[in-house]
Amino acid sequence: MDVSIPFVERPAVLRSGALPLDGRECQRHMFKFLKKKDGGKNDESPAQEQGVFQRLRQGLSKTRSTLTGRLDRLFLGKREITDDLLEELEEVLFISDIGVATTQELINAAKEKVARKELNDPQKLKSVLRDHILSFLQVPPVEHSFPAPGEPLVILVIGVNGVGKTTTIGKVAHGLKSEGKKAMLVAADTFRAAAVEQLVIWGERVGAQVIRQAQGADPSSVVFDALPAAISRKVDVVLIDTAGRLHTKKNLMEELQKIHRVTGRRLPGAPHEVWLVLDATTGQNAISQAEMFDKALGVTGIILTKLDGTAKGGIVVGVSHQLGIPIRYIGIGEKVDDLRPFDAADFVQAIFD
Ligand SMILES: Nc1nc2c(ncn2[C@@H]2O[C@H](COP(=O)(O)OP(=O)(O)O)[C@@H](O)[C@H]2O)c(=O)[nH]1
Ligand SMILES: [Mg+2]
Repeated sequence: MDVSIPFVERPAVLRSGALPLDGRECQRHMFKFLKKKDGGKNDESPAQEQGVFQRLRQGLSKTRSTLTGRLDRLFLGKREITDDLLEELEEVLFISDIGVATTQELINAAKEKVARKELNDPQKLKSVLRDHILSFLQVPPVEHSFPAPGEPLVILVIGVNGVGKTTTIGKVAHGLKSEGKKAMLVAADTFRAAAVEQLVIWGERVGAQVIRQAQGADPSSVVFDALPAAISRKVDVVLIDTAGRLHTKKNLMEELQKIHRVTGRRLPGAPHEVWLVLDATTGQNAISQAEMFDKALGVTGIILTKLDGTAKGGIVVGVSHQLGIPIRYIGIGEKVDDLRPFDAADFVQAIFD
């Protein structure tokens, strides 16, 4: 991946907070699926809610058994919190990919409590950790623009190759469809024929229209054509799929910035959101990727995929705390309903309890 990234300022609307309130209000009543508690989770019966939570717990089982399993073994039979215990704790957190800086903060917080004699029971240390981790996961939303009434919400989906962009778009489109919303998928990853095909297959599967051009077309021109079509067809949400690697010498970030600019020219205020997809199995590398993409494009939300495939789900904590960009969804499998809106309390409960 190219690493030279020209810095771009976030669009003015992101900094001023001067959001068109009508647009925001309009969105508040739409897109339940795009919200924290998705798919009308609040409308679900306790049994259904339990099932959803069990699915999350199962998806995170590798992380749970590693992190909580190690913590329990560490605290077993210990009567007081010693320096040795804290050192071992540091190791457990580090192994779970919580990250050096975040681990250090957690350990320091525990040390302070011990020094102030507010804490000396190892069993309580676990709940102190749990509370701290929860606070690290509660990241306020990044301000972004909203569509005017009658206009589609446009989401630019970015990330390196293979992280799960196309799959996530398919899953999101499925969620929107199940709420009776009209989604349009835009195949702006024109560099591989297979990439376009993959999006077309998802479109057919979830019943969403796909806008495509021939392989090798200018990705910006696909977006240029798609937006007027989305407006005239009264689409609710436009999801733009992009490449994560270019076969030419072109700089990926420059290409994505061009797509961003063209989108805004075609529909002022768009893209309203920029979602960065990160693969949880890549560990700390995900954090440096996020820093690069955010600098170049101004990320409004993160989607962390493949949490089902890793014992290092602690990356969720590092990503939230170090980047300060909210995690919107987590991927816990390859199936269409394996995308969960990220909820800090549910996540902590699924890992610790
Ligand atoms: N286990 C698992 N696999 C995933 C998840 N999300 C995506 N994948 C898989 O990751 C691979 C790459 O996904 P793709 O959407 O093509 O990535 P893209 O290059 O970013 O568009 C595919 O095999 C997906 O099925 C997830 O949450 N869990
Ligand atoms: Mg793709």
